[in-house]
Amino acid sequence: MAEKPLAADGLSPQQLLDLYRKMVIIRRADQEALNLQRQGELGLWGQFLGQEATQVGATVAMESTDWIVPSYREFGMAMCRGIDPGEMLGYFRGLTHGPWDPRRYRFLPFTISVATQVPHAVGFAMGCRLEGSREVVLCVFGDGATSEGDWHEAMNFAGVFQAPVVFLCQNNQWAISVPLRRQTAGSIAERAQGYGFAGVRIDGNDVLAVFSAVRSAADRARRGEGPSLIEAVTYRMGAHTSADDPTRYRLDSDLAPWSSRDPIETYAAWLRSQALLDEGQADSIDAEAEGMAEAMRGKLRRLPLPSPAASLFDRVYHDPPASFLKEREEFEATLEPVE
Ligand SMILES: Cc1ncc(C[n+]2csc(CCOP(=O)(O)OP(=O)(O)O)c2C)c(N)n1
Repeated sequence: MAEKPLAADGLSPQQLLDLYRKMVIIRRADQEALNLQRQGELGLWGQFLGQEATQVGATVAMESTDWIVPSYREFGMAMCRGIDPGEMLGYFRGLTHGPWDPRRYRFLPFTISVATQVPHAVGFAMGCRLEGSREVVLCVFGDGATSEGDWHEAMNFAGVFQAPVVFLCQNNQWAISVPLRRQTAGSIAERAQGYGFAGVRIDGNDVLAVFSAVRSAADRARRGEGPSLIEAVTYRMGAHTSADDPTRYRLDSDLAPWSSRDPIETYAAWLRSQALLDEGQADSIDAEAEGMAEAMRGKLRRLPLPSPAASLFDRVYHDPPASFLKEREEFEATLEPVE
């Protein structure tokens, strides 16, 4: 068992157990989604295996009124925000661009273009402040994203204008097949200093460390003390996506040290050592995860096909001109009925 504890930050036994429960459930969803992709039900899947502690710890540390601006790998965070995983899979099946209402869940759409969400998050945080709200924005990205111009511009802007934003880098050590050392000289966390705010590197496989760092950074931002950068060091245990074969560029021996630092197993061992988790509770959480996976599968298979005309025309104009409506009619006339 990894030596743990860290202060549990005043979390109750129930809350400590719930961190474990959430990690188990999102891991089960991740595995199920990969299975569904392999069965031809999804176009693509990007696993987050190994990154559960960062995703759960960070989401739980934010207030429910705060905003989360994700990249594409934060399915687990979205689940922690209460978004239905079966509905979300519609995105990976190619049925929709946006399966949830970002305002309702305070969780913005997944962003595939690397780092483009970072300036958006800063602008959003500035907007929250201009409206006089106490909301904070959690902006999430990978280590590869920190090489992008967008990332640096956003960091600079946030530092100059003291935007209420927490930057969370899930440093999973890979940008597809490019290892961290091949594109990042120096430390990601220390870059924050150059932009005039604090940066910290933490163990991203330790759910309590993540919770603690994100909660402190969010509190500072809420008090008007500006942005922070958190580099959560973790490891991408799976492939980049289901379209990738990591055995072409990564050795089994690279994975081995991280397998023994599995975020769920180490946390479970600590919970047991504190008498906060027993076999009965672990079994019932596993059963809950199984039920979630079954419901997710069922929901995905029942998702309706999108209407081609609606997906092309519905969101173009608020008040569509007559010529546009005519074009739609002509397009609809060309469609053959779906069996
Ligand atoms: C602007 C842009 N450039 C390139 C790509 C292709 N691409 C997709 S994911 C990825 C790597 C991103 O790595 P990282 O930021 O570390 O996130 P991770 O996938 O490890 O979570 C790249 C280069 C892209 N989606 N967007």
